[in-house]
Amino acid sequence: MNNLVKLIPAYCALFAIASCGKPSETTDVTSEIEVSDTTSKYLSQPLISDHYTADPSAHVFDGKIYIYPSHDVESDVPEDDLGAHFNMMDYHVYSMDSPSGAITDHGKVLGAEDVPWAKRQLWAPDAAEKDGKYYLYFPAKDDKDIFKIGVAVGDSPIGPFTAQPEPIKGSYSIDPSVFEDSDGSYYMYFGGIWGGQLQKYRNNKFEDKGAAPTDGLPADDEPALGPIIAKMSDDMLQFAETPKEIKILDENGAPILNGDNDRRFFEAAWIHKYMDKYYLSYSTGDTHFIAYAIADNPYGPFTYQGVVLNPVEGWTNHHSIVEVDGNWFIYYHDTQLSGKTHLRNIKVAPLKHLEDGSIQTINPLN
Ligand code: FUB
Repeated sequence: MNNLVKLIPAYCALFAIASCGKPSETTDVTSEIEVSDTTSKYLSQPLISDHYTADPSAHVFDGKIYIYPSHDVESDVPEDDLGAHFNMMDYHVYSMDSPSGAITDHGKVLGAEDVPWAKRQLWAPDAAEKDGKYYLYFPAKDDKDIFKIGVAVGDSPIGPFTAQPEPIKGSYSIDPSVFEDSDGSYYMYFGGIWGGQLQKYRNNKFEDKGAAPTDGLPADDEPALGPIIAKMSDDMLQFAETPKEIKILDENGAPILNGDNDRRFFEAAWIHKYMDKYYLSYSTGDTHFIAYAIADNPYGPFTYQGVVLNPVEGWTNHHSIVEVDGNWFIYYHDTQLSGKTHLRNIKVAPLKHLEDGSIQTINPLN
């Protein structure tokens, strides 16, 4: 915990948009938690405060909001530039009736012990629904310490989920997010550099060029690596095509360069569709912005537009964007409760598309 903490009741709406987190599986219990007494500096308050959560992927299924985040935990693994200290081992699912309402923790829905091929580091997940089945997509490291992406299937948005015995064929790296297009096609976007290992691949082939986080990245004056897209198979369990790299261009149609740290892709790709345009938002990682780029189709090329969310407290920035009853929201995280990079807490705030289609930049701090 940071220095400026005091005990206050958890069940207190400090901001119209944010509900304070409540303990697991209950909807009306007041608990005592430690929170910062500098709450007023934040745009929103933590949604969950009895454990740590991050990388929230939010969806509306059957009129209810479901959130699929990472479950951050303390561990003995020392911090490094490859994110070894993000040593998460399971997932919980949460739901909310509205973004300003109470949040329910539906408990653990999948653990590393339930996934035959996964050894550690269950990082940012996502979920999708198709024909009454629910699919939880997640990255994890295998026994060779290589990230792959797995899928677990359930009959309900809150699980239980049963993992497929093998990772998705041809999958690699981290941060899967699965987008359902208006025509009923589903696409997975994935990838993340440094600890996310994307820089170790070219044309979907592993080419290890060294252990440092930047080994394998293009030179600063070369095009940056983009996130990867693949259409999903009808059964949602495999890729239906060879994954392709997405291009992100600047306002002149030139590729964003690897040295352009404030605009280049790092991790946390998310797609939403607004006014028939595809909005790719992503974290610029070591410069901590959530940036966005627009395209006319799911594959791009995407043209860089600006910043959705300015840097939050903590090293990582990772979000999702969801429409709820005609209004748009961003789910994101920061480290308000712990002050520690790897112990994060999820939040929500309104997101506004302006008349010209641009997104009004959100400041996570007041
Ligand atoms: O939570 C672990 C990793 O941190 C995620 O996969 C990244 O997007 C970053 O948020």
